[in-house]
Amino acid sequence: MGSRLSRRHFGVGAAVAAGAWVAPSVIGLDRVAAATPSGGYTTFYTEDFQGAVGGPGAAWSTTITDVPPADANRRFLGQFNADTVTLSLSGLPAHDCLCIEFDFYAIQSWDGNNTGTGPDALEVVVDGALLFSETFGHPGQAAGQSYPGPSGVFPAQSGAVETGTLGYTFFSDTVYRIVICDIAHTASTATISISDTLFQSIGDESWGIDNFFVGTA
Ligand SMILES: [Ca+2]
Ligand SMILES: [Ca+2]
Repeated sequence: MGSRLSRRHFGVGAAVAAGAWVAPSVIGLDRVAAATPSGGYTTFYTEDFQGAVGGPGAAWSTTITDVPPADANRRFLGQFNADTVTLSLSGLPAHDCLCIEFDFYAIQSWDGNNTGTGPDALEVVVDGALLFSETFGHPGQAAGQSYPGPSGVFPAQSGAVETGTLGYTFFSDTVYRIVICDIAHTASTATISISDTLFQSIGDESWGIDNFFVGTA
C-alpha cells in the first residue's frame, strides 16, 4: 500500500473530539508486512509472551500461554477458541494515532469462508470500534478466505508470513503479521480486544498471538 506514513495522522476515521471515535468506513485497514514494526511510530508497548505477561501500563485479560509443538522456545498467548482477549493500556503519551501489530497464529482446521463449519474470522476492536474482521482458512477449504482483503476471496493461507512451521498436524498452522495502523486516537488509555468467530472445539481450531506491538504517532 505505501500510503501509511503520508496519512497516518489523519486516520481512516477522523476523531471528532478528544478521545472520540468515528468507525472507519472500511475494516481491515492497512496490512503492511513490515520488517520492523515501529516504522513511523514510537514504540509504547511490546510483548513477546516469553516471560511474565503484562508490563507497565499494560494489563491483559488472560495470561495463559503455550508453546507450539515445533518450537518450545516460541511461547505465545493462547490457545483460544470462541474467546475474547483484551489488552488495557494506560499512560499513553500525547498522540494522534495508534498502530497495532501482532503475529496471529491460526492453529489447525480454520475454515475460512465456509458457511457450514465457518466462517472463521479473527476480529480486533479498539475502544469499541471494530477495526479488523477477516476470515482465515487452511488448505482443503475451497471456500477461501477474506484476508488479506480489503475485499474479495483469496486462497487459504494468502498473506501468510509462515505456513506449517508451528508443528500442528491437523490441517495446518499459519502465522500472519496483522497490522492495523492509522487508528485515530488521542486518549491516554486504550482497550484492544481480539476475538474469534470459531464455534467448533478448541481441539479442532484455535489461535494465539505473539510479538505484540503498540505504537503512537
Ligand atoms: Ca513469543
Ligand atoms: Ca470452524
